[in-house]
Amino acid sequence: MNKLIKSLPLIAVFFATSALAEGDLSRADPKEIIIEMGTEQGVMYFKPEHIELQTGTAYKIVLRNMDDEKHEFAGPELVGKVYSRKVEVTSLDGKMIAEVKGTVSEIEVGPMRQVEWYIVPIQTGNNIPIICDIDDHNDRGMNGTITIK
Ligand SMILES: [Cu+2]
Repeated sequence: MNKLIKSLPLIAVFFATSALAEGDLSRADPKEIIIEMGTEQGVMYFKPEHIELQTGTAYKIVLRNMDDEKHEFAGPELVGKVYSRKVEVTSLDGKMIAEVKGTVSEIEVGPMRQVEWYIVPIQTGNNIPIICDIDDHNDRGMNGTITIK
């Protein structure tokens, strides 16, 4: 009995270590979700305007600006609910220009450009608002929601 109790912490360490190796989300292959930003007949949009994510799953959110003006992807409420792995800026032929690491609350994307945002949602939330905070873009329809399950 005494022997078993003494060996328990060792067993726990073993399981914790193996679980960590399998669930290393900083290296996981992310699921790709493309969000287009643009204007259609005067109405501005995020397409799709709603996405659903799962906690503990790695995502690559591709923010693609289809417009000839800059747009922004801002979600102050989203910040605390996702772990930002990195933001990657690439040239049009896919070569890396910059990789930014750390917490992200908004991303501005230049005309006809795209940015890849690598995240892992860590907290659930229903219809978390996302907006473009540039000029009157939010009023013109550039907003959406994200649900994390
Ligand atoms: Cu905008």
